[in-house]
Amino acid sequence: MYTQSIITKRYTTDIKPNTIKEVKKHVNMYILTLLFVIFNRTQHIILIFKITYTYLKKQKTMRFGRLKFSVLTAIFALLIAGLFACNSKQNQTENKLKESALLIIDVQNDFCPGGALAVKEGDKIIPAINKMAKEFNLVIASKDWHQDSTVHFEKWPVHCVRGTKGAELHKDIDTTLIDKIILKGTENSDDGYSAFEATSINLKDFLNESKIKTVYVTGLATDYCVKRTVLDALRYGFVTYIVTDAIKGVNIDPTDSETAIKEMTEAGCKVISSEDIVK
Ligand code: VGL
Ligand code: ZN
Repeated sequence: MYTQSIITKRYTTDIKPNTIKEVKKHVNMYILTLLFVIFNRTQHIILIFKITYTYLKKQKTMRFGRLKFSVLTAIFALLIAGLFACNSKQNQTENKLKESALLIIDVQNDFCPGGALAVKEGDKIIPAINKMAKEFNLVIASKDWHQDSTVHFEKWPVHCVRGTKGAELHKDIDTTLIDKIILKGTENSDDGYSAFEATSINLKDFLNESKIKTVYVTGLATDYCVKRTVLDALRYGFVTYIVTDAIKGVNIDPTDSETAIKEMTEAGCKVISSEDIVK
């Protein structure tokens, strides 16, 4: 009789008091599991393990049928807990990125190998950028967008002249993931290093209107436009990250990128790798 599963038993009319007790125990187990998964943290999962183990130990004297049911209950509880744990981790990432924007700075042909102001291996950061762009609700790409003649070209070789091939985004950047392209360095009297100096939009207002609290900065070049964008973002109160494998420097002096990163972190910027955001 008792070797029969409780599942089928509890739906029969002649439920014995003992059986009700057993069912109650199992229901308690489910409630406990549910409570833990709601607040789920690793230590809660471990606790579920411990409770399950103690519970099973107490059932030692039980006959095989019920023990099997208990084992099934335990496995079920753990599966549910695991499922919730995965879900909640995903939700945490999604929620975290909900108020975040990805900034892609100047990944244009002229800053990539073969370009007028090429950053060594500048194109190597593109896969990490594309991978991250898929995770963000708001992706903004800036373009250095100079006139033929500007004070800027007294300091730099001619590059990113609006309308030229060199000013186009690198072909490997997945533009379908970009929500907004912004233009900077557009005047003949400015350098326009920072994306916050864009003239096609007021980036600070746009981010605030979009309820963005955090920006992740990627692109070229670490020691110029990335750095100046990061310092402005911090100044305007955004929580700011640089993504180490998604930025590259010009390095006129070989230590320039290193120095720039130090300057950014000292100003309050956080350092992260794309692996930390997208597995
Ligand atoms: C940049 C030098 C000149 C940059 C732009 O995008 O970092 N660097 N113009
Ligand atoms: Zn420029």
